[in-house]
Amino acid sequence: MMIHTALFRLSAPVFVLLAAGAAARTLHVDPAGGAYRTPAAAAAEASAGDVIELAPGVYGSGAQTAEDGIRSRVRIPAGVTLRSREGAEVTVIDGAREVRGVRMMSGSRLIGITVRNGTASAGPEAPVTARSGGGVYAAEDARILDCVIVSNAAGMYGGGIYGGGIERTILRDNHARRGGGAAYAELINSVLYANRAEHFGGGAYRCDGVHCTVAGNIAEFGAGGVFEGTWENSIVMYNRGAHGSRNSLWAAFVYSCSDPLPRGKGNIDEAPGFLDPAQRDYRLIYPSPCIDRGAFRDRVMEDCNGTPRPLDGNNDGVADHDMGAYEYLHPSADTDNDGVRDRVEWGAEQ
Ligand SMILES: [Ca+2]
Ligand SMILES: [Ca+2]
Repeated sequence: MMIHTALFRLSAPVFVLLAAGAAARTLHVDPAGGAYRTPAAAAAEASAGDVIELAPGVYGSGAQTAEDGIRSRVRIPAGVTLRSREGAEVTVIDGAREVRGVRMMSGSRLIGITVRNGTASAGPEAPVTARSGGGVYAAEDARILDCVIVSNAAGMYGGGIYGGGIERTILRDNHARRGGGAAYAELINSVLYANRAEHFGGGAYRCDGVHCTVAGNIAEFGAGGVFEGTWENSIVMYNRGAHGSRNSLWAAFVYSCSDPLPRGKGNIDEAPGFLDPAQRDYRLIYPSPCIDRGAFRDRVMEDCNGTPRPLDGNNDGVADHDMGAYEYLHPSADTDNDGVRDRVEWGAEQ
């Protein structure tokens, strides 16, 4: 009876998959000679539950046409995961400024991949989807994890990413009319810098964020950092926008750091204390006012690097979440009282 109970608790798509006897497969892609040479070739044969795994390399050939008529380097079918074997540093999907990087259908996932030089810039007569999401255009329930989204462009919304849920991802040097980094997405533990919008939202346009760092973005019209959305446990600082809205316009903030001081609970407007912003290193230095000043979020128990949250960043015996994408490791703190200091336990010191 226990087995029946467990089965009935499974979500509908998983149950159908099991009932049909379908086995999830892993499709290996390797430019030097795997079963598939391009992500597109593997994606064309993948179905829900399958995993497409990329060997290290730069994937700059092959393309698929998506429903909106524009081509992407790869279109991930519904329910399929596209992931790298060895991480985003060594695994790149390159749009070569000719095609969009990745189109993601419902329930698909993109894990540990760099997406660069994608473009979605069809003419003004084309549907808005064909002009949005230069790096990635994602269904609302698609998930992007541990990726780097760099130097992509869109004619309308979301130069880096349009849509989806984004976690532990760096978005930098992307460009769009609205939402240089991202548009209409949910962001967690992600860093957005050096993105640019011609109009509103240099970093993000109509996104919500938790534990994000948004800095050094530009909007030529307004809202250099973020336009609209709700930002929690986040840092939105040092962005540039015209018309008196450097960091944000019509956005809501809770337990966040921005300037001018936003209305709302727990917000601060002090200098966040970045480690080396000139070198785009937005980790916190002691005594940053963002350390141990965020609110508890039970959905977010790690940071952008996978370091656990919350840690006791000011060594006062109480562990609280930090604002921004990175949790600070205090040199003397031992948050879990096991005799091993946090810095040693989480790899910042030998
Ligand atoms: Ca902390
Ligand atoms: Ca410890």
